[in-house]
Amino acid sequence: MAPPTASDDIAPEDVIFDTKRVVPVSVIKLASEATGLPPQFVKSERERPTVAYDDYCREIPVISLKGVETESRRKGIVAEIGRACAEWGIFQIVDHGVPEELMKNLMDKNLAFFKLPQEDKLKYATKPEGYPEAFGYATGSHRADDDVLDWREFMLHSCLPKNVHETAYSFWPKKPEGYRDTLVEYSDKIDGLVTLLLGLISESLGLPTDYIKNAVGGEDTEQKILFNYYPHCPQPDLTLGHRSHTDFGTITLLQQIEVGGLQAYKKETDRWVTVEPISGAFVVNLADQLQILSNGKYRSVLHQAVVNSNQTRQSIVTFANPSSMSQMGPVPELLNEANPAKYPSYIFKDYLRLFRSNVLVVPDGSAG
Ligand SMILES: O=C(O)CCC(=O)C(=O)O
Ligand SMILES: [Fe+2]
Repeated sequence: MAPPTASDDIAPEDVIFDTKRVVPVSVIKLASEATGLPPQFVKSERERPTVAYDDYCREIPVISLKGVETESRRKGIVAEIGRACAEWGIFQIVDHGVPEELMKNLMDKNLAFFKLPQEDKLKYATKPEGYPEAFGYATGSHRADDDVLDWREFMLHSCLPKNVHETAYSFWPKKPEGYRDTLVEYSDKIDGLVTLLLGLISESLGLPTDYIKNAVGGEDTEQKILFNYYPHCPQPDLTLGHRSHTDFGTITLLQQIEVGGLQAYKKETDRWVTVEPISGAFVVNLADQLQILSNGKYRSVLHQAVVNSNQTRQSIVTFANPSSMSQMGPVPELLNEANPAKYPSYIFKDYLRLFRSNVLVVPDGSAG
């Protein structure tokens, strides 16, 4: 990709859409001023957090990818990943090959972006009607019609495939310095890691290494990178930074700072568990399409983010999603009389359309 030039500048009037709706408030400003939680963030009792942001669950698997290129070690890693996908739908990986320095650099850009004056961030405000393809800056959620907001600000970038990337590139912030170049480098490295993980997951299902990557569109697979910023909160027990949800794509990789907040729902114990931040690790969570491709053997994990009263938390989330024309549905090679298809087959763009219109009941993590 060509380096950023002055022509990548965009006029604010091109990108400020209906900011009243998608950026209803500056959560950062509220965090600095409010003594109590403003009413538009108060969640129903049913939704409120039940487990603390720093009450870490040490059972969530942590898997080292060291030696994955050697046949003997690869077998063990594939087995560990298969177990983690079936029992948890969420795990952490270390020794994954993405330089820690790059991860840190991008997290610094995340912080510097959210520290910009609100007028600068509003230049990148999200289009309200665009969910879930929307990109840009927003607060709360992508949904313009939310009654109750999430306690967060975020910036979503469309990164891959390359042709989308180049169009979307002009919408990426020019400030702070180095933002775009760092994001391009990170996007490339993560793409390689996603391919590796999809290969290991394919093998764990007894499929050829490139099976899932090809099923979700090969080189046309989509990648979005999201910066989340969760300011400290005056009454964290009454709200969430990110409401409970499953991710709708294939697989999600998350990097977080040392402040906890990501929680996954563990069906067997009917409890939320908090993921412990590990420096240099990625949290991997399986998304809806992998649950469906695996015919429910693997689970798309229900997750949420809680906030706390002392510290701001940041995460960087990479979503790998199928290309819009991918044919999705349970992998035929995995089906037999004892394991009939639990889900229909469909084109991914139809799934997105239903998902967006709220008609679709997405898998609730109850597989397995
Ligand atoms: O920031 C987190 O811990 C959760 C983020 C997340 O689940 C998402 O952005 O989809
Ligand atoms: Fe998520």
